[in-house]
Amino acid sequence: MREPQWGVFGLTGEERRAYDEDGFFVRERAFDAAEIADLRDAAEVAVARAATSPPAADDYLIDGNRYREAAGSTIQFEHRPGSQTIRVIEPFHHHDPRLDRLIDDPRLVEPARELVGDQHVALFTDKLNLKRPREGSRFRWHQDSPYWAHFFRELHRLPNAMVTLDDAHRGNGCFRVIRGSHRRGLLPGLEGDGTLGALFTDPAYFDEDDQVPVEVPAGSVVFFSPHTVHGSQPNESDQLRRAFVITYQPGGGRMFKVDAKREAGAVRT
Ligand SMILES: O=C(O)CCC(=O)C(=O)O
Repeated sequence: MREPQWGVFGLTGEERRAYDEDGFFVRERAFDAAEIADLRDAAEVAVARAATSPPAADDYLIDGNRYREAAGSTIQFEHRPGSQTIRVIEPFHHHDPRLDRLIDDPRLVEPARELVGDQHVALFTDKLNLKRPREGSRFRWHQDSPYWAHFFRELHRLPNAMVTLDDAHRGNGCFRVIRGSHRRGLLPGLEGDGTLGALFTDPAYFDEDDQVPVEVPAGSVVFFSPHTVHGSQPNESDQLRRAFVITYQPGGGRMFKVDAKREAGAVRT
């Protein structure tokens, strides 16, 4: 049963329970094969633009990993020294009109409204995560909320929607969540070199045995809490593993990283 005020894509009772208790839920094949083919094409347009646009400044290193500001995005490169392979583009939506339209898609916006608890939502940030065959590196266990804590107070009102562009499985480094880890809110991070300033969650505060590998077909959406501990393993396969991660916030808010506001979806009255 869905609550009618959130629209046809609002949460079912079971999805509400899963988000509240487990910290995530999945909608398999929310986007069909033709839509995903188009979004994959748009994603690669974004990669090509990011790779060829003039950098706004010199590349910089954070904990030995290389970053670049170009074409209105922060670009993160793969960790292998000297790699030119792009790992993350944040934000990505401005690189192609199809990506911009995705931000407003009711299959993302209606559940987001309900998770934010506001009829008006805005974009907080959006990332294109690319795990190329045999090179895509792991994402260490972390919560997103500590990255955003200096910027936004009501951290629980920043739900994520991950849209998978390829079939995701253990072999190509599918997304993984620690079930229920969001319930304790912000958790302490690991201290020391290579920890991005304590942004990787201290494993003393969660149990790796509670991890769920989210193996899903292309076109699926994983909604997860900003407090959910998550990560993924390297892509050791010959297959691509690409995904968009879109984060919404209450309407009227400023975007993270970008000095702009971007409302999402038609405003309801
Ligand atoms: O793409 C992945 O596997 C991990 C994504 C992630 O951790 C993030 O975007 O915060």
